[in-house]
Amino acid sequence: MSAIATRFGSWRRWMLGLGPVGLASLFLVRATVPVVDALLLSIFVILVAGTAALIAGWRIGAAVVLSLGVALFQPMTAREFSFSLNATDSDAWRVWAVASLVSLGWTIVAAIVVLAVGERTDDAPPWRVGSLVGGGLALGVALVAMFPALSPQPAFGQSLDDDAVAALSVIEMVNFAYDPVVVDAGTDAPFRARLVNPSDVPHTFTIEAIDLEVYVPGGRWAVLELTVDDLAASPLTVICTIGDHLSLGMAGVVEVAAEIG
Ligand SMILES: [Cu+2]
Repeated sequence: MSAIATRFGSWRRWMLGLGPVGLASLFLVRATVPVVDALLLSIFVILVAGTAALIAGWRIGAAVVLSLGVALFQPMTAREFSFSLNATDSDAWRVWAVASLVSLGWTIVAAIVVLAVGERTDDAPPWRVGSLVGGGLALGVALVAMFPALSPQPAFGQSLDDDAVAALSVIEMVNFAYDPVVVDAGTDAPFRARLVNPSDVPHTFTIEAIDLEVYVPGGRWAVLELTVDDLAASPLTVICTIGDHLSLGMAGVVEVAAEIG
């Protein structure tokens, strides 16, 4: 009992462990909002177990946490972080993304330290623990700058206020179709619409002819913007590039009803 109390009682372990604890907490938010995701919840459980083992100074826990942390760089996740950092739909998700990536930086440094020195973490002088935490935070800030570059997202609608956004027409992205399937872009350019994804999986609104792709995670929305030049290529074929969504019928068209003056 006292051995376990000592193992989890060291302030040094907790200074390193706060990164993974924060990451696990933020991961739990994403696993339950906007929809409960069983896969993410099971990863959360592994993350918590790994974090407990890391705080105890066990290398296996550090390896587990590090592996899960590195997995956040996979393309789909990187896209979601980038989307949230760029979000027009919710300031709360932007804060979540920044906090998650700062925790991730802290987590990576903590896991590498425990992997390198294991239980000897307790022997580290306080200044070294402080500098490691500082290094983790700095890595986190660098990740906040890096993810938008890893997965660039269009910055449509950033200048619109809430009233302007509310006035936009809506194109829904459901499993697995666009509604409406034929979008009339009218004659006013640029054409703007709100791409709303009420489903539980991400979708894209992709027009290969003009090299445009708007990614929208499940439960989120984004603004679509098409310029006069874009619309000149009308009718524009729209597809979803996620998984097999196109073969399941997720395609549509944007067309201009009349000549643009
Ligand atoms: Cu899709």
